[in-house]
Amino acid sequence: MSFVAELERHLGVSLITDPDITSTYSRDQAPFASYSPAAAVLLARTTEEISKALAFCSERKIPVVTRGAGSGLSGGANADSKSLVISLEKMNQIIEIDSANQLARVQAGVINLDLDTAVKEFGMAYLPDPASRDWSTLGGNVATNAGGMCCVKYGVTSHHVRALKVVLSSGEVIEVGKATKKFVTTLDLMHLFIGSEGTLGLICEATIQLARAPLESSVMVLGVENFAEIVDVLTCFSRDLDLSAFEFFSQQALDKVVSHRGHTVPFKTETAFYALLEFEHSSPGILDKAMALFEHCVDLGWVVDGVISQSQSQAKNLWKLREDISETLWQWQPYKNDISVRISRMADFLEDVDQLVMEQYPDFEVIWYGHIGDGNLHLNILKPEAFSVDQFHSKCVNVSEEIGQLLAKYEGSVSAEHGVGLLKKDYLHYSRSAVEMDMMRSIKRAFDPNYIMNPGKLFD
Ligand code: S2G
Ligand code: ZN
Repeated sequence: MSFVAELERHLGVSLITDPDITSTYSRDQAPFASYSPAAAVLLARTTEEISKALAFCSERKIPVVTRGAGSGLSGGANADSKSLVISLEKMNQIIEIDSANQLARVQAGVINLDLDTAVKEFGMAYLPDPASRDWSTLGGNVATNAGGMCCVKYGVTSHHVRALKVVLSSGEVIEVGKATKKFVTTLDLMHLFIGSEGTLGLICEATIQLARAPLESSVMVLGVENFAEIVDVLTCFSRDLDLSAFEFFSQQALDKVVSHRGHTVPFKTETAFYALLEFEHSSPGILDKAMALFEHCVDLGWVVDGVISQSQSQAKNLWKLREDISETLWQWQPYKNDISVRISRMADFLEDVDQLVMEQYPDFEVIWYGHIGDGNLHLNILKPEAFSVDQFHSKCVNVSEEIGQLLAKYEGSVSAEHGVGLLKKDYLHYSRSAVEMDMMRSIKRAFDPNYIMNPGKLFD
């Protein structure tokens, strides 16, 4: 607490120091990730204020944790009693919307969905759609390179960022990237900050790439018995349709959502898995093409049953079967793995993981869902009633080691879209080489020589 009074005088503002309040700014949504109430919280209002605060903290080697909305799932925004948390919640202005160039300049605290809503009137959209989009900030989305449901067509956050204003730990303010699409001028520093989870600098503004608003679309949910055949269905549909999304979820996931959210099943037949796909009405006859593909997949025995939305409200209801899974599972304090493997290897990988869990953790209920179109699987292990949180967590840590070894075998990633933060740090070596890690440490030293920016996260 000693630095607090001096920093308040230095900035001319009051900091939040009440632990009951600072504790709510000291963690994100990650289950099982450690944290303790930060020494103080600065509700930053300007870049200049952030610059002064970082220079102050750098001189005194005070750890700084940047916070958007705290929607992260890996503990990347978790703080401790020595830290200053700098919250961007007050820096939430859309500075400029440039329709001619399909760009927006925003402060980091702007909520993802607020930008999308604001640009709709110009016939544009902000496309990256993480599940948390109605409350996560664009600064946080950029810092974690957030994914979402439509990445199969529109890519992840990094594909929609043109430039960033970043405050370095020295207090220097830099603008990396450019509003122009082309500016080949040596190293691309901007992409270093995207996904760096606040470890290289503090993102306070972004120039965001917008797009033409998507056309009206249809949603199909298809019942599939065999996971490998979901991949066949994906290959078949994506060859002929420009899919906006290709998601999947298991029967267990559907059971939870139907019984706890009151949604209705998409059709009577129960199948082991369900594929949810979406496509825009980009040409006449596209619905006939989709139906022909559906029949083809049925003829081949890949699809057992299916439904196609007949209205936008039905499309929304079908999406809820997938979108509501994550929130529904929270009551079982799930241990989450967010992994990615090449689509052609997914079926074998999933089989190996199922085998592993069945043999070694028979008490565990495993719920599979995710973004198959991106090769991204979400494996949620539900805490059995009989287990205490600590017992369950210590068992799950072993599962993650074994899943990490499988990912190394399948050349997959221990984190697909939820970032590394605290929770995935110990498994990073299954997906990144020792040489890469050394290079990352050199880059970290160059940007943050006093190691104040989100220390202990991602890598040491
Ligand atoms: C999803 C949402 C976050 C979670 O539903 O695709 O990324 O809880 C997830 O896994
Ligand atoms: Zn996801």
